[in-house]
Amino acid sequence: MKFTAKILLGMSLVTCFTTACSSAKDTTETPAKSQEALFMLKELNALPQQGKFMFGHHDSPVYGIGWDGDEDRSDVKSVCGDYPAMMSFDLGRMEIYGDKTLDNVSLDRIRKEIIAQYERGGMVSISWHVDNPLTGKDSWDVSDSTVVKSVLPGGANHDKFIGWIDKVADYLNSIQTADGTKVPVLFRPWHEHTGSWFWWGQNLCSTEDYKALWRMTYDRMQEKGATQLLYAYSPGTEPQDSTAYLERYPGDDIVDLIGVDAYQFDKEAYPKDLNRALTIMTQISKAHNKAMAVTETGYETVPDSLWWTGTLLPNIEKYPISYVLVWRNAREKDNHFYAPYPGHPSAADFVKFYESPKTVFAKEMNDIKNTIK
Ligand code: BMA
Repeated sequence: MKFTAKILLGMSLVTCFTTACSSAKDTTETPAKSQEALFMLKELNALPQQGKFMFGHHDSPVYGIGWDGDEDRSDVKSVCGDYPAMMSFDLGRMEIYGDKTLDNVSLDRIRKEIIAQYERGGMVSISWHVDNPLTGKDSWDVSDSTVVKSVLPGGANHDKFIGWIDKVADYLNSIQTADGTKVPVLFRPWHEHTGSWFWWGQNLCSTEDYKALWRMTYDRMQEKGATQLLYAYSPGTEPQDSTAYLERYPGDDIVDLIGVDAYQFDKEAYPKDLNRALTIMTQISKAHNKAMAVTETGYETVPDSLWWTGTLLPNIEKYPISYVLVWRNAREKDNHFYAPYPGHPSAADFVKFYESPKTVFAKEMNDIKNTIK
C-alpha cells in the first residue's frame, strides 16, 4: 500500500481515537479490589508486623456442641468471652440447594453472621466444598479424573460450572452492610489440592488445568463485580519444599494470602509438618509479598488438655502468620469438633491461649484497625 498524506492522517486519527478510547476506558474500569478488600489486606499484613495473629473458628456463630442456630452464641465465646477474630464458612452445595450449605446452614443466616462479624471488626474466610459437576456426587468424589478438564472452556460442563460460580458470586455480592458496602471476605477455593481427596486434587488434574481452574474462577468473579474478595491459596502439608509448594500456584496477581491446611493425627508428625510448611511459606511470603496463615488446623476432639499452649502456640508463634483457624464443632456428627466448649478438658488451657498477647480475638480487632488508619 502506498502511504499518501491522506492515509497517514487517517491513521493518526485512528491512533488518537484508540488512545482516547483506551484512556477513557481506563478511568471507568472497575478497580481489581474494592477499598474494603484493600483495607482487609492491610490488616492481614499488619498483624504479624505487630507480632500477633488472629484466632479463627469455622462456623463458629451458627452451631456448636449441644446447640444449633442460637443467636449471639459460639463455643469459643462461651469459653473465653470473645468471638474469634476470623470466622470461616463453607458454601459447599449451595450451587445445588440454593438456600443452604452441605452442612445444613442457611445462607441467610451465614449472610447475617458475616455482616455481624465485619461490623464487630472481625474477618471472614470462605471455602467451597463444591459438588462434583460431572458425577453429581460431592467434592470428595474422586472417581473420575476428567472433572477439572470438563469445567474449563470447551469442556462439557463449562457452562453449567460457570453458572455455579455465578451463584457463589451473586451470593457474596449480596452480603452488604446497611449502606450497601459489599463485605470483604477471603475466598479460599480449590483448597488442599496437593492431596488427592477432592476432584481438583493432585492426581485428578494436571498442573496446567488446576491453574486454569483458578484463573477461570478469579476472572468470572471479577466479571461479576466481586471485587470485595481477597484470595487464599491453601495446599496441604504434602509439599516438602518451596518448589513443590508453588507447583500449582496460580500467580501473584490473583493470590493475596498463602496458607496451609494441617491437622494433627500424629503427635510427632504434626509439629514437623507444620514447621516445614511454615518455614517454606515464610520464604515465599517474603519473596512474593503475600500474607500467610494456617488456614485450617486442629486436633479432632482436642484429646490433649494442654494442646492450645503446649502444641499449637509454640509451633506457630515464631512465624509471621496473620491467623490460625480451627475447623468446626459439628452438632450432627459425634466427635467431630476442634474448638473447646464449656466443660471440655482443654477449656482452661484455651483461656490461657486467649490471654497470650500474641493471639487476637474479635474485641482486639478495632485496636488493630486503629493502628492502620
Ligand atoms: C469437612 C467436614 C465435613 C464438612 C466439610 C465442610 O472437613 O467437617 O463434615 O461437611 O468439612 O464444612
